[in-house]
Amino acid sequence: MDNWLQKRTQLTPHRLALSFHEQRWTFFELQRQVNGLCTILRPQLPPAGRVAILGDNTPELYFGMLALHQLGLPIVCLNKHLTTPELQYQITDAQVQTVLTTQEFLPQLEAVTTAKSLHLIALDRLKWTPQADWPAQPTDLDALASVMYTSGTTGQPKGVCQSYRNHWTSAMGAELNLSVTPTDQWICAVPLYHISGLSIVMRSLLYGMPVRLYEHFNPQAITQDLVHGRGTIISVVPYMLKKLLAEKQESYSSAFSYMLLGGGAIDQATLDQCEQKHIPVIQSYGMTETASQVVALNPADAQRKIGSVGKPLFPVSLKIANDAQPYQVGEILLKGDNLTPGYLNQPQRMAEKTTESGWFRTGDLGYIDDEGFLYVKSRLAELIISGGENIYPHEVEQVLNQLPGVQASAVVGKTNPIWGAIPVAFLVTTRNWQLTAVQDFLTGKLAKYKFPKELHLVDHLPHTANGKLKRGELLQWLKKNE
Ligand code: S0N
Ligand code: AMP
Ligand code: MG
Ligand code: MG
Repeated sequence: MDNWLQKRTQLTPHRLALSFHEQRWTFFELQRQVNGLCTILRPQLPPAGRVAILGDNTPELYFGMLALHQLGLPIVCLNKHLTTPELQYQITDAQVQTVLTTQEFLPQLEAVTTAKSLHLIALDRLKWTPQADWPAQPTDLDALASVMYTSGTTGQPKGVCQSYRNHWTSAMGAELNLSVTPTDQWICAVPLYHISGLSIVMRSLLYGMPVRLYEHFNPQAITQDLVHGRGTIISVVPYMLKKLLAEKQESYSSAFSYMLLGGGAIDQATLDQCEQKHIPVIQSYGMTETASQVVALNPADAQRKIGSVGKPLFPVSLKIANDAQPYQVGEILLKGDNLTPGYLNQPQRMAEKTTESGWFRTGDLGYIDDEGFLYVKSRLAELIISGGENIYPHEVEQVLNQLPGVQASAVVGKTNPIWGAIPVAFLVTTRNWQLTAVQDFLTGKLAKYKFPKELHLVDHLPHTANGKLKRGELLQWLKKNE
């Protein structure tokens, strides 16, 4: 295929491609910006090594991501909340030589640079001239398009590889369900470094649809946009939906279509409130490994099937493990071209997650009703999702175990009305640790969203006979002592 931005620009040069505050770019103008940036960037990029991005959702970063694809390079996506050691691990693992960022994030990255030779490019400091032509690389569907890190139950985070075929299939599957048109405008206030955000960029190129970009989530400004008809679709995680719900005092413009909800479980009360306040919500289910949603409600069924995440999209096959009967809960299994070819440098990790007959084991539990709609129940593993960010207890426990006087630690996710879940720590310790002191100790070692928000000092932790931590018992204890 041709480069996607160039193809889109040939097809519909004068359509709106991107808006940010009062600024607007047609695809023709976007293309010229990206060409100009490519000219400046190419001589600065070393012949080997990957390029990463780090920052807020700014137009510069958006141009930078498209420039990488035009240069034939995959985008390594770094989460802006990560600390120096966390960044260092991912940068080393992905063999990153260059980071495209903005001035605000230089200090965070400069600390990494001292340990590693890393070229930092602050895009908001670069000056480039929009340019008409650039000899773009064609798109090989099986080439690596992006890498995003996710953690696991054990070990270090792993880089999920997303091919162009993954992005293509994902965008086509979403389109066949949602029928997005060029008159739609998709608000992107989810991070560009998550697949929730990057998938909107890809859809824009493939559908010829404008994106309204937010540097970060701003519920007041977004509500004003929705009231005044700037934006017809918005991707949200449950935390964002709740904030927008609380913010809504006036009717949204009749141009507004729906909120696409994903990234984590939602409670029925919030969905009911959305109905009362006339906010159409389309629930979806997906993950970094599937290049965004793989299951989604159809707009026509969204009201009737509240609580379900919908049916598998056209390119996706789905079943519940052990050929479960309708309503029988089991692990959700997936197949299809959305699915990642694997984890960077760790081919065995994908093999571990694949059944003998080639189904991807999601680690999520759910059931399918008698009409074929999926309901997600919970996770097999102990993943905590706070505001759409994943927290793996193991990762937090490893750092807590370094606290002076701590013999053992455990972290569990406690249901929380704002964040969905918050991490709660249990410590077996000879010292009288206080929550704030623990948080101080974690500063610089772990991203802040991973910090325990509650602390309990205990004499011992509950274990099974073969030494496995009984997290369920800790959760029950929390419930009892609420
Ligand atoms: C929830 C968000 C927006 C909160 O960020 P906000 O309000 O901008 O805060 P910051 O200024 O960044 O930080 C302020 C303080 O809050 C702490 N903090 C930030 N985030 C969290 C958090 N999640 N949990 C706990 N604490 C948090 C900061 O540390 C800071 O602390 P102080 O002030 O003390 O320094 C933000 O977290 C956010 O953007 N979340 C969403 C992330 C996301 O998009 N996740 C989805 C990942 N999954 C997927 O992408 C697959 C599913 C998918 O593709 C999808 C998902 C949704 C919709 C559609 C789709 C689709 O399929 O297309
Ligand atoms: P990530 O790869 O970070 O996006 O995380 C993906 C995980 O988020 C999935 O494996 C699920 O555990 C969870 N998830 C995503 N969508 C939903 C949903 N609609 N309901 C419940 N959990 C979800
Ligand atoms: Mg944030
Ligand atoms: Mg911020």
